Amino acid sequence: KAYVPGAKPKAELEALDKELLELVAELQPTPEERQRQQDALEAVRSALVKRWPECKVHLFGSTANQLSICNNNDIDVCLELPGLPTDANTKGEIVEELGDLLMEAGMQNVLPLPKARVPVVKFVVGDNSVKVDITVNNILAIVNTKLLADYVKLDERLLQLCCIVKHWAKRRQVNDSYRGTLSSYCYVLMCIHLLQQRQPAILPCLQSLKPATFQRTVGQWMCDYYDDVEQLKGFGSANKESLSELVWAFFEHWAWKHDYNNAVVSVRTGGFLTKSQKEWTRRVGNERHLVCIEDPFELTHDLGRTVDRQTNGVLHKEFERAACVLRDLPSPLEKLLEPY
Ligand code: 3AT
Ligand code: MG
Repeated sequence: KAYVPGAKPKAELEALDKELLELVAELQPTPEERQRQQDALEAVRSALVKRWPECKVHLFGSTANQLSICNNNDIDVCLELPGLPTDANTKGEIVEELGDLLMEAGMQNVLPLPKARVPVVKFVVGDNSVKVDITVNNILAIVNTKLLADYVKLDERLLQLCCIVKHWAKRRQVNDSYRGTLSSYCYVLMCIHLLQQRQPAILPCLQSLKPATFQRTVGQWMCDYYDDVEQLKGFGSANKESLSELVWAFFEHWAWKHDYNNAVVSVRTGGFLTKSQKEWTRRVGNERHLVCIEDPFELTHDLGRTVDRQTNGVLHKEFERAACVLRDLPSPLEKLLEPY
């Protein structure tokens, strides 16, 4: 469908901006919610150190990188057992044991998933109803959480954009990688990439800057990047785009501009790669590579691989709907975020 880039009158964008910023403020977790999450983490930690005194218990995911939005009180926890083999079988066995241990410790709805791609135990902390996902030695997730957290520190527009996009994705029911749409982590990478692509750029590419001040190798993956973000404060200040312009740019890109046939979004390089460069041109098993988002560290991992023909259609329709609503309505927010 034809569209006119930049067609929105300035006054309308300014009004929308005000509404969007108010919504971002409303979506921030309250201090009480953060406290409940902290209490849950401590309850879990004390259950785990009894069994593994040498373990470390890390928080990762959105509660650790400032990108959580309220009423989504899940926390992601990683049990780090130094010296443990990192193969999926061993992790699966630990997950089974964890399940028993957490039940004995009084946790509720304990569900161990030892055979998942990333073995996990899901449960609810009885005292305060916080939902928890525990994984074992999930070091890549700890490192990618830190990368996202470092990007968040660089320009406040990233947090704002992620907040709106995540909220939209939940409302429109396109935020479930188990059901063939995209994970929150994937949407955040899409937002970072968009801000790397703006002219002038709002975000740098931390993995191309030298020297790599953070260095860590996880299995076969080198996770080095420049993490001295204090030195990069003000990087994006030459770009004056407002949140409403960026929200529009996000949906415009994914509705009409993205080259779904060939392009791979790569935060690692700050640009686009091609599917042939990645050898993501054909279906292998259940991995279809219809929408390609490269994981910044685990380079064989396409975060869009869960999208199939049907959900690809759903996603595309939702991106177009959002872009049309933003383009056509004078006051689009309610319609944009209408529950599916
Ligand atoms: P929510 O606020 O919970 O929706 P989140 O950022 O916590 O968003 P998830 O709960 O989906 O995102 O995932 C938690 C973390 O797990 C984010 C990232 O560090 C890691 N992670 C999730 N999915 C993947 C993946 N496919 N590959 C690598 N790491 C992942
Ligand atoms: Mg999470």
